[in-house]
Amino acid sequence: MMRSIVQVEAAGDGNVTSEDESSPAGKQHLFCYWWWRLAPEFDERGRPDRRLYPSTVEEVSALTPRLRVLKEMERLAAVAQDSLDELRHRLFSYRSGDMWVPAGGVPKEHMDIPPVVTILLVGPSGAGKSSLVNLMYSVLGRAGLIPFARTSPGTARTRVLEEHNVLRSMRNGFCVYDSRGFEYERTAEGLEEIAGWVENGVHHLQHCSGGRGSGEEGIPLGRPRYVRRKVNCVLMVADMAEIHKASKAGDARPLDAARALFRSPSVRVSDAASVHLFSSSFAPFFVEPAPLIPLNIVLLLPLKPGFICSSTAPHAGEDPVLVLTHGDELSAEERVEGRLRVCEALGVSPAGGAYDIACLNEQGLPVEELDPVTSYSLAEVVYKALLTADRGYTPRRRSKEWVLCFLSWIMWSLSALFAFLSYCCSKLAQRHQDCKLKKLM
Ligand SMILES: Nc1nc2c(ncn2[C@@H]2O[C@H](COP(=O)(O)OP(=O)(O)OP(=O)(O)O)[C@@H](O)[C@H]2O)c(=O)[nH]1
Ligand SMILES: [Mg+2]
Repeated sequence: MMRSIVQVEAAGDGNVTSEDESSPAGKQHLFCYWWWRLAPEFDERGRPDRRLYPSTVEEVSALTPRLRVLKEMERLAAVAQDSLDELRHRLFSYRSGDMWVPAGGVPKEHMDIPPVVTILLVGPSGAGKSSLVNLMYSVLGRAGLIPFARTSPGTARTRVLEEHNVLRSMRNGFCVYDSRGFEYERTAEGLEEIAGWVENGVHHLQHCSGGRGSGEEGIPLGRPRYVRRKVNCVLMVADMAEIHKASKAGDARPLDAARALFRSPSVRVSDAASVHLFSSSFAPFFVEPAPLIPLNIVLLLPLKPGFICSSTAPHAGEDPVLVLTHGDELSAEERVEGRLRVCEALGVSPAGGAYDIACLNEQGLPVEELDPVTSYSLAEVVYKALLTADRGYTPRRRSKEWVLCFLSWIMWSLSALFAFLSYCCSKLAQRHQDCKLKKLM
């Protein structure tokens, strides 16, 4: 296993200078790991090439995706030390809907904001979802190295959906759901299961099969039912080392599975939820009569009550937040290359569209505050997930709208019934006319 770690002295802005070596701030950063500074764009003391700090528009536009990734890592290094506590504080004081921005003239009290925002972790088996949950406990909940979620390949796989309060706080505004990953041979079934979670919501200890068929085995008899939560944001975890190595060896399955999951409409929460709301609103009315009515009659009917569109019309859902794990198993070059490969395949920006978070350090132990860049990236991931969740709320239906909706359904059913009766009558009349004509002839 090749680990890519470089120890340099750095100031808060991420640059190494001769004064830094003697300053207390510089000493404080003595054991930080700046793996990307092994790249040729940095000198032997970790000082960046001036191409990373463009000063003209031409230089900015000449930044290659690779340079953008290195620049992004420098940004994280620059803010990690000073901003981690602030970000952690924001997450502690976060309440659902805090980052919601008014739009469309709907006041906040009319938005469908859940009491607790739910972030669902998805990805192939062994990608590192449970390890990421443990890292969240360690960094955000200051739980040290206590493993809250079971991690290990083979036997200790996640078996049920687990709700985690990673802040370990009684007033938390969000929770994280760990799920069971799917095998590459069962990607389609795995995606179907994930779509079900996003559509129908999730609850603690819900059975998950990793695409092997489902059931409600997660709730032992005699226990109270846990609260079902609507998924507000999907966080996709992918094993970058596995994808990179497999792609180099000509095996496209891990990359294809990651692409299929990331591009799947079911992980775009707003889309999935609104489509589900729409279909569930109409389900009882389409069960029996719809297949009986000929198409020409259906076309004459009002397609759907107009006002329903305003509250449930699907809109462009947000991409899942992407976390790439196992980067520590690659050399610095491979790590940048792997990230570029994954981001290109998924169609996201290699700089801002993905986070490279290794859950283990070079000793094979879970990373914690020792590595500020990883810790800060993790906090930023959670913050971004909450931001995504807060952007996805739809207006709540008011009682007046429910009544209107109900009346509209009744009108729709009546018009369907009368259209059907008129169709039958016209058929009978036609037949009667034909008989009369035959008799006359
Ligand atoms: N080197 C390295 N190992 C990791 C990293 N993340 C997770 N692992 C290891 O990968 C293995 C699988 O990790 P898990 O967290 O159990 O994976 P999972 O996605 O929860 O897997 P399922 O529960 O089966 O879906 C464990 O042995 C972890 O210690 C990482 O960033 N770097
Ligand atoms: Mg797991």
